[in-house]
Amino acid sequence: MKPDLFESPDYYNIDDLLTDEHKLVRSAARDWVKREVSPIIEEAAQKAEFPKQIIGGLAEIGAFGPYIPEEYGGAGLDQISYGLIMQEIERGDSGVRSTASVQSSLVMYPIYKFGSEEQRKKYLPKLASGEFMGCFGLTEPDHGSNPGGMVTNFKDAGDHYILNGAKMWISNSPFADIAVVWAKSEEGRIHGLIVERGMEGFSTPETHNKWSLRASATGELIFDNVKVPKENLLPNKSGLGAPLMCLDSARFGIAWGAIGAAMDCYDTALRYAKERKQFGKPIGAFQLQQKKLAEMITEITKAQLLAWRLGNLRNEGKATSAQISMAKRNNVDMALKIARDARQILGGMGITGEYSIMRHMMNLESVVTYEGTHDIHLLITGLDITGLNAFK
Ligand code: TGC
Ligand code: FAD
Repeated sequence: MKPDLFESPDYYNIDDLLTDEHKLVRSAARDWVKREVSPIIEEAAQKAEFPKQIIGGLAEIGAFGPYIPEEYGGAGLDQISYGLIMQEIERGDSGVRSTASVQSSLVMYPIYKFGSEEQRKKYLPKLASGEFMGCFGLTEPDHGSNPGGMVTNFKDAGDHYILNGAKMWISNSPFADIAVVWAKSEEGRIHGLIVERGMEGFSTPETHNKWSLRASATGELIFDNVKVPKENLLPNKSGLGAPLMCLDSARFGIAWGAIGAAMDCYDTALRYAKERKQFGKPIGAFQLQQKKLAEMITEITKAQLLAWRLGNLRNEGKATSAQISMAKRNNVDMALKIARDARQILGGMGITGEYSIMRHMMNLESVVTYEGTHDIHLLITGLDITGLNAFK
């Protein structure tokens, strides 16, 4: 792969809206991605292997629990810092950002928000340092967009629960030490349970043959009469709203992360367009290529402003789930379109692993589907503005 020459676009001086702390956090993440991710990521994706050696570095830049309080090992940062870290990591690779999103928003967040004090102390510091890795089991073979229909269930068996069922498409599952699993009680109410690797009847087969997110490990979670201690149930919230609150946090991170992937594609295409000559001049001098590049920077700038405003609303505790849906949907779609146009600007070179664009493009095909598909987020906006529910 070519050396990482990335220069971050900031067409509307959005840096002026950031604090010194935001810029420090971002620059630590940016430098780390250039140093530790860019040199190894293409090979990891080609081999379809999650590069486990970067776990320690992710923890050091605060990517595991950026907004979790320091007393539990988190970085105690605000939502914009969290977003900027996700942006920089996804600038490197969406699969690496997936690992960080899952650990922070889908494992640490529910334990922090819905867990007991004992659960927080037992798991959060180890998750923040990367000593423990986690995964989040919501999706099932027959229940993806409609998680409320899940059939994974647990029964009271005296001093423990018995958990049965299966989850699929679970990021980090093949190597996770713990899984936050959503399952129905005998009363049909959804609860979160912490399932630990090694519990009898619990297995995590890997999903192979993905053309997308190849540097992220994906797998299943199978529960065959797993005995889960009662103290592993998250006590402080039940119902579908609990996992959906986790998704709000992860979707917010994705809205920022997608900007990173888009920026990398734009920056690569801009540089290439200025260097590559055809018909005696740089291809960037042709109007057709300028149109693509000009539209890219316009869309990136709009997405940056959307994310920044959403970050402030999250900091103030005012962001609605529907606002988060709009940003996730818009920004991922923007990134996917930019990746496709950027790939064309590179001509044949665009399909090779010499450049990051094709990898981003393939990764984004997962990002547009997971954490709520493009369609589902549109319907969430539709419901919000009309008051009419297309899901029921
Ligand atoms: P609905 O009846 O609307 O709601 C059920 C209950 O939940 C409440 N609620 C929320 N609470 C908190 N935050 C939110 N965002 C909430 N949205 C809804 C709601 O008020 C209600 O509460 P109550 O007390 O009345 O029971 O639910 P529904 O069954 O109609 O479904 C709604 C829908 C379709 C929007 C939702 O289920 C959905 O978002 N579907 C998409 C599924 C999804 O996003 N799955 C993601 C799996 S995890 C993943 O993909 C990780 S990838 C990670 C990576 O690698 O980065
Ligand atoms: P379906 O729900 O079957 O949808 C298929 C199509 O139908 C989509 O186009 C969808 O938009 C459309 N559709 C569905 N319902 C409607 C409707 N009401 N109106 C209009 N169109 C509709 N899940 C986890 O729990 N944890 C994870 O860590 C995780 N990681 C993932 C990693 C990867 C790489 C991938 C690909 C997925 C991951 N997922 C994870 C699962 C992901 O959240 C689901 O794939 C996603 O929610 C969609 O579910 P589905 O694949 O079952 O598609």
